[in-house]
Amino acid sequence: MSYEFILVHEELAPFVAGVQLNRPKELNALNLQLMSELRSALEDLDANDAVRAIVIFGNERAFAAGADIKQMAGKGAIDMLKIDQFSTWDSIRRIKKPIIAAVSGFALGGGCELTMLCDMIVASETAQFGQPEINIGVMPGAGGTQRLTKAVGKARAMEMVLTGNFISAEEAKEAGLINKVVPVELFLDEAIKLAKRVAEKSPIAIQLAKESVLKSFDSGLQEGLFFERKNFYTLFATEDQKEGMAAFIEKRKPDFKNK
Ligand code: DAK
Repeated sequence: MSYEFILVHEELAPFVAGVQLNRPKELNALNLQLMSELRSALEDLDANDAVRAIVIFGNERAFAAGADIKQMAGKGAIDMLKIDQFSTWDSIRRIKKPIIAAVSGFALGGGCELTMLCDMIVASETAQFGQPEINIGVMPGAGGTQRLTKAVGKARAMEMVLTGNFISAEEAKEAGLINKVVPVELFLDEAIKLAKRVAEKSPIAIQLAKESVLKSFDSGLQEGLFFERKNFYTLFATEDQKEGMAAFIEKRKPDFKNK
């Protein structure tokens, strides 16, 4: 199958496949089509017996700088509800095979949330993780307030979500968000190396082990995610969301009115 915004590498190494996010000019901003292509590619790889582990990566400058603000800017709460992107994100969460994110450059907003949907994260020294949705008048909507808090703890998650500040790969490693930091030229190789070690094990044991770790990690998460979703949709009814996203597109500072 051919895709517009991703590249599928069926064999990066024996039993290891890769999916590359490929909208480099837009810093791999995750538009609806890209996410739907990613879901479809991952589901195909999940069903392919020749694949035992999957690596998702972008390029040196960006893993992904978030959901596509230009695509979201004009949407209202009901538009967002009807588009129901969550079904795509939930399908990615249900992929049974282990997924490793190889991150260099920006992993922001939905990009950071996508790395957290993966099972392990290898980052280059230049990687930056952040949830900057607050700068454009909204908040994380795909697990950023829940998975991030579980991964890095309340203090750091609050700071990231409320200030929009990014953290470096070193800080992310120290906080427990990611597995490994490597020089930029090695980030993909190291992720493949990790994927190969996983791919050497029994696929069925890997599948059940992954499921079990996620079970423990996810306990109590559903309630938090539904809560987060309602709040996220609600923000699309505000003027501040329109202003924040318009300001981004027009390359100016937003003037928030608390409306
Ligand atoms: N969306 C659209 N375009 C983006 C983008 C984004 N998120 N990020 C960057 N771009 C575009 C820029 O507009 C620019 O395009 P042109 O002006 O050249 O046409 C191009 O990529 C290069 O970006 P910059 O010129 O800005 O590059 P800089 O190096 O100066 O700055 C930056 C890089 C990453 C700091 C900056 O681009 C930036 O602040 N980007 C926005 C980051 C951000 O706010 N991300 C959070 C977006 S909100 C959901 C699931 C997930 C989400 C929502 C719902 N559901 C399941 C419902 C997620 C929401 C988000 O992620």
